[in-house]
Amino acid sequence: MLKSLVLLGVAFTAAHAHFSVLEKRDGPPDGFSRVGPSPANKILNLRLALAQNDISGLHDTVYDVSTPGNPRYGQYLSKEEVEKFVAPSPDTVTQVNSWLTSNNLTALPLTGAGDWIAVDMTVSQANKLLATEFSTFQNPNTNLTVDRTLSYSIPSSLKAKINTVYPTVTFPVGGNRFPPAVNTTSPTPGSSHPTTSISSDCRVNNSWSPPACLQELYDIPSAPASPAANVLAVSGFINDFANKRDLKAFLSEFRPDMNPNTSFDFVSVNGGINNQLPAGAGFGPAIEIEYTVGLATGVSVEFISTGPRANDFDYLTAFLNQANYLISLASPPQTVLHTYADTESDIALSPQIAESICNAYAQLAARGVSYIVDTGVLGSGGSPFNEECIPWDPPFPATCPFVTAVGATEFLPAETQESGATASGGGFSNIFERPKYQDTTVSAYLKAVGADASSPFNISGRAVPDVSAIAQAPFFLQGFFENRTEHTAFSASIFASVVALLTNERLSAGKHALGFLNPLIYLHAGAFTDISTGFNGGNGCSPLGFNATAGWDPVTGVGSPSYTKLQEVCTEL
Ligand SMILES: *[C@@H]1O[C@H](CO)[C@@H](O)[C@H](O)[C@H]1NC(C)=O
Ligand SMILES: *[C@@H]1O[C@H](CO)[C@@H](O)[C@H](O)[C@H]1NC(C)=O
Ligand SMILES: *[C@@H]1O[C@H](CO)[C@@H](O)[C@H](O)[C@H]1NC(C)=O
Ligand SMILES: *[C@@H]1O[C@H](CO)[C@@H](O)[C@H](O)[C@H]1NC(C)=O
Ligand SMILES: *[C@@H]1O[C@H](CO)[C@@H](O)[C@H](O)[C@H]1NC(C)=O
Ligand SMILES: *[C@@H]1O[C@H](CO)[C@@H](O)[C@H](O)[C@H]1NC(C)=O
Ligand SMILES: *[C@@H]1O[C@H](CO)[C@@H](O)[C@H](O)[C@H]1NC(C)=O
Ligand SMILES: CC(=O)N[C@H]1CO[C@H](CO)[C@@H](O)[C@@H]1O
Repeated sequence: MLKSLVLLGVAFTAAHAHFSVLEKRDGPPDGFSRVGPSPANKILNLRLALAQNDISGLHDTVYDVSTPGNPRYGQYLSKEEVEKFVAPSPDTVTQVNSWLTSNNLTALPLTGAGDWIAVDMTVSQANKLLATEFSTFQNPNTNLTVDRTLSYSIPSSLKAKINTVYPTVTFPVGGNRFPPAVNTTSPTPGSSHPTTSISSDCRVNNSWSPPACLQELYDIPSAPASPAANVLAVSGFINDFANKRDLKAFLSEFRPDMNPNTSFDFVSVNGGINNQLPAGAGFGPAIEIEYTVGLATGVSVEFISTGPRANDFDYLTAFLNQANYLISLASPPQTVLHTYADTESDIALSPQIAESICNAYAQLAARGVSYIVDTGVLGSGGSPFNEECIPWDPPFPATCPFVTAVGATEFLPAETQESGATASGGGFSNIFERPKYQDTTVSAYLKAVGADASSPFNISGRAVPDVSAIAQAPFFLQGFFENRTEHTAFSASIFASVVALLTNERLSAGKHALGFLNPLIYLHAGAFTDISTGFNGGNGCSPLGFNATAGWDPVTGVGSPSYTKLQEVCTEL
């Protein structure tokens, strides 16, 4: 065996001329400029995504087990069954390993299936391995310094065996994950209790913060869910923590009918911690925890902190680490909430890394997990932080077809019906094709607005959002401070609570969890309240945007949930 590896190694050395470019980009993304070559001895922690055995078979299976009426509906796969689809072929493993061995490198598997492997190497080793030159790039706006390349190659014989090497051509977001949302009021120091500006009338000043208002708006039950082995997991990435004291103060004020000591379980992934100092309380986790524990009454909530902060704001690695942790569990949580969104072009996503992350979410879908993400607050897109305005830029990971994307609604003064919010992230992916489950619905929208191949947005792409919910909650406690904002993190938290409560009802009746929701959502759009007013232009860099229309639209999806109507649908499944 050793001998054959050595021989193959020789073959690879000899074949150095036959390299093919695997990924490239024209230049560094907006904001980054090249400082110089990366130091030769600096260690790079690279990871490789290997070609999976049968990824289209996995995708087909996800649709079968997630589509009501399909004979396989609800027959979710085990961890081992999923691994069979995503494991690389023995030939791929052998060839990739001998290539690495011939370069004096060793790989460690990152997943049970072995489709992701980690290889640490120096910059000079990486430059040789990938026939490239890693450079140091800096973003003067954020002072972020990263080692990346604009193009890299692998031996041509391995081109069909390696999907991507990461991080290489994808640059990290410069802290733009949570662009300052519209109309934020400065926090009031010292107080851990809301002021009297929260109205008792939910519609006055859009004071939807009290869970009682949200329960009334969407018919969400307030009685505790029956005991069931049901978990709603809330995501925190890269040192963004969920504060217990904030939650307790929130419950004391707004859920007098609940025990204010109701809390959440903590799960650490990759050394993630849950620092309880006020300064550690994260924006996303504050909203997520307060509007899940405070709304999904009686459901077990778990906070997953994926860390640690890498040497750059590398959220994509954190997303992968979290997904791979969930995939590794024999019984993953039934519902997962994730409120970290940015646009496809703002994070300079390569299609390969986007697809690799999305395929991790497909594995969770096959396991019966409802993965719920928000669509961010940039409306039709276009980061206001970049010099170059890229309009019609949809949010990732929302555009992955295996997650459920939640957009934002609001009540305008004197309105009696929700409208699509200006902030509501939505549009058409430039990476993922439109999946079958939304074909009829989205085609009808495109036809109604007269969109065609000459439209400035990508009519063939996966369209988001799928659903929406009110974003004007807007009160929350963060680090013992009051904070207010309008954000899709509220919308997604509210929707995840609805899903967790419906799942709980099914599990306690001995039925299977709802799993990947989108086929059900588009088959039962009538269980949602259609929202036909609103416009999502102007919150990003571009004034152009989509209009909410009758039926599905790229501002509000199929609409906001009606718990009672969804309950009827779920009882009959
Ligand atoms: C691998 O390591 C050996 C021993 O240190 C060295 O002689 C050889 O040149 C190295 N090969 C490569 C491809 O770096
Ligand atoms: C970047 O570093 C410079 C020099 O240390 C400092 O003056 C500036 O405030 C930093 N900018 C940011 C956004 O941190
Ligand atoms: C409050 O929310 C805003 C976003 O709306 C965020 O930038 C800020 O960090 C939050 N926290 C505090 C303590 O202001
Ligand atoms: C509504 O907002 C206005 C302006 O901020 C404020 O003066 C008024 O007191 C608020 N009303 C209620 C009932 O909270
Ligand atoms: C909440 O916890 C505190 C401290 O452990 C305890 O004193 C209090 O009685 C608890 N409250 C309820 C309602 O259980
Ligand atoms: C449009 O989306 C498809 C995926 O559906 C993608 O292959 C194509 O490159 C996109 N077009 C542009 C101009 O980005
Ligand atoms: C939104 O509505 C405006 C005004 O009717 C129209 O000009 C614009 O084209 C619409 N946007 C889209 C993307 O359909
Ligand atoms: C999007 C949004 O709600 N913007 C509002 C922010 O507040 C100003 C001043 O109150 C309003 O004029 C905007 O409409």
